[in-house]
Amino acid sequence: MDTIVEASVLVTCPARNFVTLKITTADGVVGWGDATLNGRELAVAAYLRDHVAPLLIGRDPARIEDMWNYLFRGVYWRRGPITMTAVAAVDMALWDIKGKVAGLPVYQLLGGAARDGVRVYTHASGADVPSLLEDVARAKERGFTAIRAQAAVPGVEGTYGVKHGAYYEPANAALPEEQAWDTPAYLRFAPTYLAKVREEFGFDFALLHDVHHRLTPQEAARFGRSVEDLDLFWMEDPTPADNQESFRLIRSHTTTPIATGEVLSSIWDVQHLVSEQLIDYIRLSVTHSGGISHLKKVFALAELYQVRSGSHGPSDISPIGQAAAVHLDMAIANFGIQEFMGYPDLVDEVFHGGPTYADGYLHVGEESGLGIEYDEQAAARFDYTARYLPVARRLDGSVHDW
Ligand code: EZ4
Ligand code: CO
Repeated sequence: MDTIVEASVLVTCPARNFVTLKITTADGVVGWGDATLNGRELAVAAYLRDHVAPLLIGRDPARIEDMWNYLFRGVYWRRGPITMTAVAAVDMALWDIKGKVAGLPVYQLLGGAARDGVRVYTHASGADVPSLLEDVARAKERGFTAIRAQAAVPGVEGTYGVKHGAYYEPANAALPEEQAWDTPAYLRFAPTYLAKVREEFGFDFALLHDVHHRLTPQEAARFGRSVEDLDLFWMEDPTPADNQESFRLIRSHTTTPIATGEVLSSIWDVQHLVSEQLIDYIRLSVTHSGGISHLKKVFALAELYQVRSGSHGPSDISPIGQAAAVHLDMAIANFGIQEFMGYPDLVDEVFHGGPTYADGYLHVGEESGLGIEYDEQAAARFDYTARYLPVARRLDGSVHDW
């Protein structure tokens, strides 16, 4: 039996922070796991370094399901994004090792290819409507068949979802920036620019929109109904999912498809959303939801109810986490779409390999394991830099959901 001899936690910041778990076995096999949780990176790093790494030494890297249960049930304290991201990193690294030992890409171990490629959507945004339309045109030129459109709401400084430069990077300050939010202004404005995108580019591509937890269920119902003619692929996070039941109200008023789950991390967080068919797409990510082993079960549950996957894939999930997502996307029956924001160029200096993009799809290669390697020497050049997500405040100064 091979054993784990080393588990180290690596933090780097090539344009943004990434936390990576490196597991090494006695046979010299190295597995990589993504443990990046935007704005809370060091909490996961400490959880792994201080509380998980010592438990891994001497264990059998082949026993992935047992390790998952050991780390989830064995700690007594369960669920939550910090724990589930830490467990995910271990799980991902063990799948990487299993693939490397078997000489097979991870998607083959998960059942093999259920499709030829993984359809992705990218982001288009603008500080005003003309610049949004230009960005949609650029995304179409790059071959994307699915595009998320966001524009800054006039008078609302720093509306979420809008790029400054080539990439959308919301974690932009050493302490959280405070941004204003005005729901009535958003509800008046957003349907008009989504309509302009359709007017300009037609209906032969998937148009997505992220509401980013900003509406009440009743407001979300109204919004969904007001854009029905625009044939959205989905409206994302129309309201916070802390109360799963609240999606029933939205559902009963609109046929606009609903996606949610990027801040959720376990099968129990989405149980009612899925089993009561309150949503159409589930957005848990491999990195933030206990890894490949757990997310595969979430998607299997969703398959029973014709809910499809739509995994969160921002640039604050590392290329390792993104690669793991694409392997899983390749193998499941109820894949829907995969978010793909891409990365700043500097990120390529640290992460080598990974899925390749062509004509609106991501493709995993035939390398063993996850097919991505972390360059420790390059990573050491970039020190952790404190960066927080913003906080939203309503016009009266009270805190809103970001
Ligand atoms: O704001 O990943 O759909 N994507 C998103 C993201 C999130 C960030 C938070 O870290 O909503 O851009
Ligand atoms: Co989102």
